[in-house]
Amino acid sequence: MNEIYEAIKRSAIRIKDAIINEDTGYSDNTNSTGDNQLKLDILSDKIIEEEFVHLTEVKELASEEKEDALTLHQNGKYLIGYDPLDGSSLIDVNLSVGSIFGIYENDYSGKSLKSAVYVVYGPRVELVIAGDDVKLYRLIDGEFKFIKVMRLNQEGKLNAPGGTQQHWPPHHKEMIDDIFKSGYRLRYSGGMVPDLHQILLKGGGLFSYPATTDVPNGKLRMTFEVFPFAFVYEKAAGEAIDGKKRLLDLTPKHIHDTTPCFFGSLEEIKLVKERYNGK
Ligand code: P6P
Repeated sequence: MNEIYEAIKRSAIRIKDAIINEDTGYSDNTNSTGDNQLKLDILSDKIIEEEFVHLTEVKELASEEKEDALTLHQNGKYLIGYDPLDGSSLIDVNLSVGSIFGIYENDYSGKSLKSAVYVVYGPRVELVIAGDDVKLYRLIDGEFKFIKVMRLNQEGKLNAPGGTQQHWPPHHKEMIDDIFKSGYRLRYSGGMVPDLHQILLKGGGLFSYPATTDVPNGKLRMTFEVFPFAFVYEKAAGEAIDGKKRLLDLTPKHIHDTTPCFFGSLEEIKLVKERYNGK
């Protein structure tokens, strides 16, 4: 597993440099989920492939930016599901973006996830590795230095409500309004990685991207985004559900499948379960 973490660190440093120096324009392509691909999306994906291609313990790479998984080494132990540059459209407005990696064995189901890593490209470059616990590293003088173990409080103060509000189901809107009425602060940039990282760093709260009338299966992808962060939040003493079921108990039919998702401290997820019960 350490070879994989080192490949992710090398990729992160190269992607950070690409974000600063390369063209942020759109390519002529769209990805499997129909997103217009930025040149940086494609370049970041290429960087990751280059850094992983010689790792014999990696059997497959499944990228959000490619339709099908790429076989690297037939006898490899691990499958890597990743989003090379999540929220890349935010680079144009100079907001933080990220890379997300799920390290799976055998298949891309939530129960097969063995570790998760994400990188935040912001004022500082930070990398989080979730194994038995959740460790925060920061890029200092060209190297990722260990900073601390991250853990969620039982209850937090931040609310990150995703999705188009006019398409929220009534019970979801009522829940989000009630959370704000109880004093939570709005923290939502439109970038999943910095939004979830902030809740972890500030001790807790709720990030939600529900089923809506315009995206009835949710927007966020199980394999590349949702399962890795569900793993991180559970290892940080939080919970991650689809409104009813534990996210890591789900199995996608296809690697690009999406799901509604809620990540948070225990008290906030308890509220979601109550409000979504029977809906
Ligand atoms: P919305 C970015 O495009 C992304 O995939 C996630 O990073 C983010 O959480 C979500 O979409 C934002 O979606 O519909 O709230 O703009």
